[in-house]
Amino acid sequence: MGHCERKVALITGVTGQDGAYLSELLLEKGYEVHGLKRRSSSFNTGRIEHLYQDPHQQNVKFQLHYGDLTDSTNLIRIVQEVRPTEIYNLAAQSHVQVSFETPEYTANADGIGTLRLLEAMRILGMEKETRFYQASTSELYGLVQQVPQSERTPFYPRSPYAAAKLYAYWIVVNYREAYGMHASNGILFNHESPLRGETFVTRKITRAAAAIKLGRQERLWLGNLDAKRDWGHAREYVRGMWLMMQQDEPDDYVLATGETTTVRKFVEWAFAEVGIQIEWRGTGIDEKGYCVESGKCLVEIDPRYFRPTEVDLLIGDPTKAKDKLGWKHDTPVRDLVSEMVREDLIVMRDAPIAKDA
Ligand code: NDP
Ligand code: GDR
Repeated sequence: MGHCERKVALITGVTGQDGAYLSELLLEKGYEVHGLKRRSSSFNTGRIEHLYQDPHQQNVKFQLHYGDLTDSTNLIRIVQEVRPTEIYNLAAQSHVQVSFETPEYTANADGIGTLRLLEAMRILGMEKETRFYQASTSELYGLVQQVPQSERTPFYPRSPYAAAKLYAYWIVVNYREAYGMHASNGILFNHESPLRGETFVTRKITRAAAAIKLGRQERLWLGNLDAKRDWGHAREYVRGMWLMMQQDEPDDYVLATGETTTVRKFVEWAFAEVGIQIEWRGTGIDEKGYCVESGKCLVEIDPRYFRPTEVDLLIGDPTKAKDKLGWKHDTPVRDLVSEMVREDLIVMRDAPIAKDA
């Protein structure tokens, strides 16, 4: 399947959840891995610390470069220096709710940022030698048109994030058709792990379950408990990204588990994992959805976490990825919850006390 003797990957978003797992995978496969890292006033490399290699040594296989998807000249220079055989564009302002607060920045980074990278490849004459992966998303489906959602389901974005990713999706398709580029969209449904960002709902819940169990937090505030998501394990999804890049022909693929779970159920499982049985008192979103243990309220609804427009139901059909890539997921959502809670119990033992976080 290999397309090139040189195996050099450039990963944007290398410091994020998927960037960390993908770096591990590609290093295992013998790639030289280059990552784009943002300048930050505090350390942002926690997820990839274990992969760090001293740049003063010989034969370094993992290197970071300062950069930003909003900076064209920076991207052109890095692509020129690295001459990657595969570019994985994972960088994004990836939080749906935050995109309502920062819509212009989100469009710039997530939408135009993708264009900047594609143009960098064209300007440098690399459009035929370098393959391109775009981190597209199930958020594109937005308002439910049909279920399960597949590569043929129409899009209806419901957030500035999804609208920006819609542009990115189509510019990738257009550059593939216009310039013959090997550019593919992975339409990935939610995927989680112990490395998941702390403000996404799964990690927020598993951290809180651990912290409450350890007496380090009193209460968990959440928004819409009835949203349904198709949650898989991030480690398995980055393998799907790599598989897409090894195909002779570029294409677009859904990666999903085919099962959907409510946020409410995720909460119940996470707390059960630390021995706390949740009993919901309220059911509607107007009532406060208390849960109790010995009469104590542990989970409460805060309308601040409701989104102006919500995506109610995601459930993906990964048949194409299974048939054409031989990809499948292995971790059922219940096991994912267990793993995340287990890891957060370890993290939380040493964490500072967070009150009502
Ligand atoms: P994360 O939020 O964990 O990581 C995002 C990465 O992008 C971080 O490395 C971040 O840097 C970087 N980044 C953000 N803005 C910029 C910018 N302007 N320039 C350069 N880098 C930037 O996301 P995930 O790893 O979960 O997701 C990876 C990609 O896949 C994203 O594009 C996301 O939208 C998409 N996606 C994710 C899904 C999921 O369920 N996880 C599902 C479908 C799609 P820093 O660390 O400094 O913040
Ligand atoms: P999502 O993930 O929007 O699907 O985007 P998130 O975990 O943020 O939300 C999932 C669902 O949970 C509901 N929810 C809450 N969400 C958060 N963050 N915080 C809360 O307190 C809360 N309470 C309820 C949300 O309303 C929503 O319905 C993720 C990101 O990784 C995107 O980058 C990616 O494209 C999609 O997954 C697929």
